[in-house]
Amino acid sequence: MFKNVIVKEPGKSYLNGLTTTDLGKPIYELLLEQHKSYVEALEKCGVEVTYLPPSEEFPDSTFVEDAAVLTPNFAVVTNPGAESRNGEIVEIEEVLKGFYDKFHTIQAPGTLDGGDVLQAEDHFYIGISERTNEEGARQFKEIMESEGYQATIIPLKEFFHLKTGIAYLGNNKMVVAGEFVEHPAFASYDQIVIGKEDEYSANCIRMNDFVIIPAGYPETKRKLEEAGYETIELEMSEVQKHDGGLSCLSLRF
Ligand code: CIR
Repeated sequence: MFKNVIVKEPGKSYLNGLTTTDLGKPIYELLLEQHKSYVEALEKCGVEVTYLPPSEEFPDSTFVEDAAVLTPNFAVVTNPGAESRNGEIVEIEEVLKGFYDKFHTIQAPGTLDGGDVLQAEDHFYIGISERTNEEGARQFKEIMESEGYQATIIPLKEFFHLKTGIAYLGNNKMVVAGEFVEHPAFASYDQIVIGKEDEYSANCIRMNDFVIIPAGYPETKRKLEEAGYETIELEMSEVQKHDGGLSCLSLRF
């Protein structure tokens, strides 16, 4: 069960944030509405929400997931791979001090974004991407193994972040898309396979009794409901325009 989430309101500078998509300029008012619905959905899932105010100096800082990886007993403060985002960790570490006594950190020249880390029970999967380099992944693996977890490094071929194309639902169930469908590292999981055209919806989040999915993917909704999950659908257009998905907008612990 998750008890807490940390979210951060997007600032107006979000419009100048990083993106690789050609989906157009985000509409700030709509983004705020979508973010509000996201927070309401999390509340419906029964978690306590810590709501951070916007930071205009960090346009991408609403994507709090990238600044830390959380476990029940300790936090790992990352070293985000995009220079414009690196300073985001200062605020997140401060906030996490209210919840954690034990911290690990990823040190330069290692870089790591939380979006490249997927936890499935006691196993962490770490993507090597444009943002997470080999040294960052190696450091993270070492930290997790020293804490008694298993860790596997997965070099990415196409996805932006590891969790862009994969989500763990619990009970050995994994939602997989694209390069992860045939990937040997995930072969032992019961897979819910997401087709190419629905790939964006592979970034969904299991939150206690619900799975939150992006709106507009009826096939994904059907597959999840057939597997016995109750879904909540959220409009994510303005987040998607800047390469973000559902998991990126919160730290869940
Ligand atoms: C970035 O490029 O860093 C942001 N525009 C998107 C980050 C998405 N985060 C995530 O997938 N964890």
